[in-house]
Amino acid sequence: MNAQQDQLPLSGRRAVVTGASSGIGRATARALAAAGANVHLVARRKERLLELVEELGACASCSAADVRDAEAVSEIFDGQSYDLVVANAGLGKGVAPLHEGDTDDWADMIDTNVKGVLHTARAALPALRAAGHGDLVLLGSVAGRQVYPGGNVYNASKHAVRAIYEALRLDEFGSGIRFTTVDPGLVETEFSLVRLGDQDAADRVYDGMTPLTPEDVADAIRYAVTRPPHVNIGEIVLWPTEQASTRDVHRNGH
Ligand code: NDP
Ligand code: 8X3
Repeated sequence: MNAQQDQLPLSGRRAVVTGASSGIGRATARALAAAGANVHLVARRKERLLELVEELGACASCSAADVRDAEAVSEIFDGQSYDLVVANAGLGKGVAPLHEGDTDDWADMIDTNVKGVLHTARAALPALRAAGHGDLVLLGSVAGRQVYPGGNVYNASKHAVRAIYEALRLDEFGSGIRFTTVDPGLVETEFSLVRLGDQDAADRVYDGMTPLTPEDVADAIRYAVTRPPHVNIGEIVLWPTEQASTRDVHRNGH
């Protein structure tokens, strides 16, 4: 992308990316930093964050924090003037039908994907409101638009992200803040390993098809947050070309 296309430059902007230790969050942190933003990285695995801080240099810093912990998230934003927040931390756990679901997995998904996003938005909004501008990007999913067998609670959590995005638009109407939900289909990251707990099973999710890369999603986020201030890209749905719906994936030419 050249500077003319980036109509709201990222240089001078102060960003927070949650879930920056892997996948989409890590790619987004790299993309924002490469375009000139100062990026604060958040996730639980501190050693991964420190590696990324070292890679990105002076424009990066980090906090090891769990987004399920409201107080820990508040502390990250206390007294800071961030104007770009990507609430990306999230996970799937299991693909069991509802009646066989593990309630600990449910709590993990709901506490991270729903309450974690709420904690992040609540903590971020005072600074964004005070600035009178800024971006809050939420990582939803096509799973927040279409359900699929075994998706039950993960689907519910991502439908909740979409409801939170819509609620924020209404509650913050007139504040100058832009809200974006980014809803990808299959992206090859650590997501399936975390969800299925087995690398072979995780690899089969992407077998015989070309999934999105984390960089594809980061590029969409970078596009949204660099539009001119009067333009709010509200909803971005990205599918792999070989995925027609959450249930239809073209594999090995079939
Ligand atoms: P990854 O597993 O690669 O990355 C998930 C990130 O979230 C990690 O950095 C992880 O860090 C962080 N995270 C998880 N739980 C917590 C927590 N409690 N507190 C802080 N950070 C946490 O997966 P993706 O990059 O694919 O996932 C990113 C987002 O994109 C998620 O919200 C996911 O639902 C969504 N998504 C993914 C798709 C896919 O196909 N991969 C498609 C659509 C949406 P750590 O473990 O160090 O805390
Ligand atoms: C992750 C993508 O299709 O596995 O949100 O739900 S999917």
